[in-house]
Order: sequence, then C-alpha cells, then structure tokens
Amino acid sequence: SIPLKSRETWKKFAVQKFDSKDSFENSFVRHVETTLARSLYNCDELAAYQATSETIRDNLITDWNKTQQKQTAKDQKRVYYFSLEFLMGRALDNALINTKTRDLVRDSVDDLGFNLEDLIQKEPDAALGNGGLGRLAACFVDSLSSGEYPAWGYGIRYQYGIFAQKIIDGYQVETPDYWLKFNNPWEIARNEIQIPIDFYGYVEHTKNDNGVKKSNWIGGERVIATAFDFPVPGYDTKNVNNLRLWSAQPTTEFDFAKFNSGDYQNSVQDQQRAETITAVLYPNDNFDSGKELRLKQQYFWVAASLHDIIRRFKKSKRPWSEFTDQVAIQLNDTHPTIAIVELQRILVDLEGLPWDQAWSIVTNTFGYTNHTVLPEALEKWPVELFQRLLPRHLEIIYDINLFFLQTVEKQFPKDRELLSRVSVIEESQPRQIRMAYLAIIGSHKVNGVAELHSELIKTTIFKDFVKIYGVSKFTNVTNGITPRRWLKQANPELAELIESKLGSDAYLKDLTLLKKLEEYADDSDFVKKWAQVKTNNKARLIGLIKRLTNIEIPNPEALFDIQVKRIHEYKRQQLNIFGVIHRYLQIKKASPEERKSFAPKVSIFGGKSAPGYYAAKLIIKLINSVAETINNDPDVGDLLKVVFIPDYNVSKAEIIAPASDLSEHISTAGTEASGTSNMKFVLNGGLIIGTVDGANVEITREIGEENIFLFGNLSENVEEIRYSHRYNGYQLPESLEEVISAIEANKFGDGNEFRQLVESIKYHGDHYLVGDDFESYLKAQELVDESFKDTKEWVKKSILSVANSGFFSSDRAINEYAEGIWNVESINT
Ligand code: 73E
Repeated sequence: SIPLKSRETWKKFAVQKFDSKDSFENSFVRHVETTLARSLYNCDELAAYQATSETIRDNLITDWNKTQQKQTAKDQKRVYYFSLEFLMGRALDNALINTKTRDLVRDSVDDLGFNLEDLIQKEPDAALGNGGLGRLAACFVDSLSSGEYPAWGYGIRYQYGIFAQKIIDGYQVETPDYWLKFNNPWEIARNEIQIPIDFYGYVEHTKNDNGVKKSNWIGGERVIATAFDFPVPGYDTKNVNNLRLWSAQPTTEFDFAKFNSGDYQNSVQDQQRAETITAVLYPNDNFDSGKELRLKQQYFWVAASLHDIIRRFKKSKRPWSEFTDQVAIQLNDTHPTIAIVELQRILVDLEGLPWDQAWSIVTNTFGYTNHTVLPEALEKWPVELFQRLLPRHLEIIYDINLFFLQTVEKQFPKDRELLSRVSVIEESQPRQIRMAYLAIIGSHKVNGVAELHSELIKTTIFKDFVKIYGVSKFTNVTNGITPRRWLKQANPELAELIESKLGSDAYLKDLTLLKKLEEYADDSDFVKKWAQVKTNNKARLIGLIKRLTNIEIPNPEALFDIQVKRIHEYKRQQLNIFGVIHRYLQIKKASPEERKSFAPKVSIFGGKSAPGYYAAKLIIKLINSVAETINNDPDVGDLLKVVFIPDYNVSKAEIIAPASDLSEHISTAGTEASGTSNMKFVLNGGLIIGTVDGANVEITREIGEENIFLFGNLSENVEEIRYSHRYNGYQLPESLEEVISAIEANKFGDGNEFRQLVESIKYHGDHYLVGDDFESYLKAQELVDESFKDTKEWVKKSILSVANSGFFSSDRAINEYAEGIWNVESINT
C-alpha cells in the first residue's frame, strides 16, 4: 500500500463527484474530448449518451469503492445471489433516478445542446435473461443496494443477450443481439482477475500418509474466467453494490504437445473455443434443453464465483467453521446447483476437511429458490455427460446421494419405492441427475415464489422431501418488483401525482405508504388527474405502436387490453386471441345500430417465443393474422384493433405497463409460479383479468376481489380435468367451436397453417384447458366491458389497487430472504 508520507497527496486529489451543473458539464466535456477522443464538432447523440454515462459512472465508482471499503471494514455476513440471468434493461435512466441527479443532468445536457430523453434511448438494453426469472434477479439487486445489504450478484456476461425479435409476414424471426458493439460504459473490466476453470480430464485416487483416501481431479481443458463488474446503485443512498459477470477467455498456457507436433493452427483454434462458453444466452424460458454447452456455462460461472468468494473469505484468516457466518449463497433456480458439489469438492479435496464437516458447511451456505413446476423445465443431466465433463463432481454426487439415501432408509425402512423416487439419480435410459433434488438436499431452505406455488411444490413435486426433512425446510417468499424502475422511472407522471398527495418520495423505499392514496379515491380533482395520467401514458404507447408497426390507434379512449410476456402455451395467449376472434365475430353479426353498444377496445400482445418452440411460434403467427383481418375490416372500424408489438423487452415494458387499462394473466391454474408483470401493471393503475394462479391470488387478497376479474378452473381441479379429458373425452363449448370454425374457414389467412394449434385443443387432450376455461373467460371479459363504461368507478378501482399494492415491492421480498433465509443484516443495523 501507499507509504504514509504520500497519502496526503492522494487525499488532496481524491476524486470529487459532480454535484452541480458546472461540475457535470466539466466532466462531460472532458469525457467527450479524452475518453471518446471527440470534440464539440463531432459529438453526436451516441457520443453524448456515452459521455453522460461516463460521468455518472465516475460518481458510481467513487461510491462503489467506498461501499466495498465499508463492507470490508464491517466484515459482516454477505449474501451472494447466483443467477444465470440478469435482465437489467437500460442503466442510465435508472442510475439518474436512484442517485437523484436526473433534473441536474437533464438541465446540463440541455446546456450542452442535447435532449436527455433522446440520449437515454441510445442505450441498448442489457437483455441477459429470458423473462420473469431474469428480471426478478435485476429487481433483487436493486433492492439489495437500496436496502444497503452487503450483497453481490454473480452471473455471466453473455456477448449475445436474448435475440432481437423481428416480425416478418407475421412470423417471428430471430436476429442476434450484439449488445456490446459500442463500448459499454456501465461495466468495469477486471482484467487482473483471472480464474482458471477446468473441464473434462480424470480423477486420481491416492492415500495420504495416514491411509486416508484422497481424490484429485486432473482437468483436461482449461479456460480463464475474467470478471466484469457492474455497479448497482441503490435508491437515495450512497450504497453501490456489485454485480460481477464472468467472461470466458482462452488460457495463455499452450497445448505444447500439439504445438510441438506442428499443429499450431489447431492448438490456437482449441483455445479460441473457450470464448464460446460465454457467447450466448440460451433463449428458452421454462424449458430445459439439456445441451452440453449449457452445463459448461453453469460450471464455469459457479466455479469462478465460488473461487472469488473463498478468496475473499480466506483474506479474513478465519477458520472454516466460520464460513457460514460470513457467506450466504442463494441459488436462483437449479441452474447453479453444481455449486453445492463444487463447494463440497473444494472443502474435501483441496482444503482437506472431513466429509461431514464440509457437508454441514455446504448445506448451511445454500438456499434454493424454485421457480417452476413444469416438468419440461426441471433440469436433468445425463450421468454420462457429467462423467465426461466433471468426473470428480459425479463421484461426489454419488456420495451425497448415498449418504442421503442411507438416512432416508433409516427413517423409512424398507420403502424401496420411496428411495427410488427421491434418489438424485433417475434410473432411466439414459440415467439422469435430478438437479432439483440435489438442490434440496444441499440447501438449508427451499422456497417457492408465491404462496400458491410454495404450497404446490410441497404437495406435488417435492412431497417426499417434506416427509423426509419436515415442512420447516420449505418456505415461501412471494416475488416483488422494484418501484424505482416500475413506477418512478416507467411512470414519472403517476409518481409525481402520488408524491403530491403523500408529501414525499418516501413511498419509493416503503411502498406500503401508498395506502394513504385510499383517502383520495373519491376526490374528484384527484380522480380526474389520475385518469389524465393514464390517458397520457396511452398516448405514449400509441406513439410506440405507430413507430414499430405502423398501426394507427385512432381512439385513445378505447380500452387497452394488454398481454405481454413470453409466448408459451401455459400462459395461454391462444385463449386471449380466441377471445378476440369471438369478439370480432360478435361485431360482424351485429347490426350497425347494435354495434354502437360495443365498447371500443385495443388488444395488445407482445413477447418472444423460444426459437425452437413450434406451437408458440404458431400462436404469434395467428395473432398477426387475426390483426391483419380485423384491422382492415371496415365493418369493425374503431371498435377493435389488434396489435403485436415486436421485440418485447424491458425498455418497451416501461412504456407498456403504465398504459394498460386491463392486462391479462391467464395461465392454466397451477402453472405460473408467480408472475411479476401482474404486479407491474397493478402498480401502474391497470386492472387485471386473471386466473387463480401464482401471485394473482395474493394480489386479489391485497387489493380486494372487487378490483380484479378472476375466472377459470382452480388448480386443485386441473389434474382431474386432464384425466377426464383423456379417459372420458371432452367437448369444446360452442363459442369456441365457432371461433375455431372461423379459423378453419380461412378468415385469418390459410386456416390449414394453424391446424396443429387447433388440433392440440380439439383432439389431443387440451392440456392447458382452453376449452374448459373459455366460457368463464368470456364472462369475465363481459364484466370488464360493463365496468369500463362507468369511468368513475373504474378509476376508483385503479386508485384503490395502487394504494394496496405495497406488498409487491421487491424490497419486502429481499427483507424476507435476509431475515428468514440468509440471516444477513443491512449494513446500517
Ligand atoms: O412465474 C414465473 C416467475 O414469476 C416463472 O415462470 C419464472 O420465474 C418468475 C420469477 O420467479 C420462471 N422462469 C423459469 N422458471 N420459472 C426458467 C426456467 C428455465 C430457464 C429459464 C427460465
């Protein structure tokens, strides 16, 4: 470190954060002229965005450094959030809001000849995630920083985020998202952090001098993990936490055997392959594709993160027995489950701890969050693949399983069925490793993400484990969203109106303060302003739709009915579009006089399908075909418009969520673990039509059932109905038959094209219960139409919903994790 006599010099020149227009502008110009090597003559909007971001970044790094120093000095327990996805979206606007510098920066860039809103649009979305799971991780790091928890996120710095979606002839076409094409001001490359990660190879078994068995894994391929740090500023605090994302690089060590045999070309090429590990995010939501490269990503990221954490722990010179006083790790789904095995390997093979002591440390370190019960999403890996890629880890998994099954056998003697049901190894062809079971066995707490879901996992997929471990190992933490991004940033007008009544912005840190808005639900001046904000937000969305699709929405007073989320049969966009077709047929049948009684409506869809998910892609095509017919039918006019917004992402969600009158959360009951867009829409004053599924249940409880439109079969009946479909047959309701006939009669393009979609419902069991819920859905939609006609009542529902949505802040969720699972405290307590 720096000698004492030099420290005064350092202190004299300690970096000053900008805190005025002058100091901002000074830094901005310096970044344009030095960092970007430009000048006032060639500073375009992109350069201005970058200079602005560099200036903010300087402030963040200053606080980031102090935060890390403070956390190190305090030396308390830290939490590490392991997630294969962080769907962060844009950073600039969020940083301006969280550091409360937005007004100052807006005025400064105005002085400099730019418009802040335009600069913000220049930033590419950091779209390193698929959907809800990745966005949850992003909301959680925001809340961890805002709540001043000593916390790090760990993930992968994919070079390509989720693909960009184009719609061509109504079909989804995927194009690569090379989000790093310009210099990314929001990351700090830590080239000095280089962690070797091994794959393949073999295991050496030896004995030490005392005759104790030792295992030593000799890797066969090595890559280097380098760190990229993303500062995560909290709201209204100087606390800036770290999100560390790993990138794969080739080793500089050479394969000399190949090199010397004259195969220089291949030797270099092998090394180049290292980079593919972190090249691209797998674009499947709620689906396990089981590809070798995916498992490589998982081990690469987890091994690098654990190495980092252990290095930090070792600096404190504590004994291993204190590891769990210093470290909590949360597994965001099973994707990082191999961390359980890797930590056990490090402790036993490298640190020489006895198995049982190591295992106790491991299980007390990890917590596991389950996000889905869908069988096709539950991760399994072929034993054979593990044997090749991670041979020592497979041995350890066998041992973990053996010891686990031995205790089960003691507890439930002679129940062979039970043993085979709960074994980590599935005795199938090929044999597979059940990652969820490994995650349960290696963690001290397992949680679901909404009450209904957490109950479901206890009674279905993890039932046997409740019997074995007792119910207290299983808990619930209902998801949440950050009100900074999803209210203040996405809906500045509503935030301002709320602030005017609550007297401060304190609700952004304690969202339950919104409750006070109830007092104004009948205040006619407030109601009017509230409605005006919604109208303005709808106008903003109309502009976006026009830009992206060229579709004109003629009537901003129409009911905006929105469903934006990943396209999936279980989320039932098909149910929605069938409802739209039904409405269309009703309009067509009506006389011109009768048509006047229809409430004008705009049906808005958006979302990506996994590239290989044929049924979901058909749904997108159907929506676009229906849009084409309806939008061009003069009989319909302004009564109904249908829009598919292409390339749904976080920054589009920020414009869409504030503009809904109604949003749809209509999954087959028991399939959507939580949902989080439901929370975003409610927080922005939209009402919901939904099934009794996921967090809809708690939303209903919080905002009152008079303020939500529920419909459909309940989760406890779904299995029985499916069974009955299979063995007793079933009949679709006439209303749905009529819709299907219209599709088959080529009313929306070539009906033949949608045959597979139709047949899965008509003849192949209707797994998602579209037919069973259709009539109930239509009834709920009728109720919506009725309610919407009474504007005053509708706005009142909207206000009361927002007033009672405080529970859905991710701050609340994080506090629950901290207390109930991590045993971690905020730095100020
Ligand atoms: O209900 C959502 C939930 O709100 C759930 O489907 C989603 O997680 C959200 C946050 O808890 C989710 N994504 C995945 N599993 N559940 C998943 C699975 C495999 C790959 C990618 C994503």
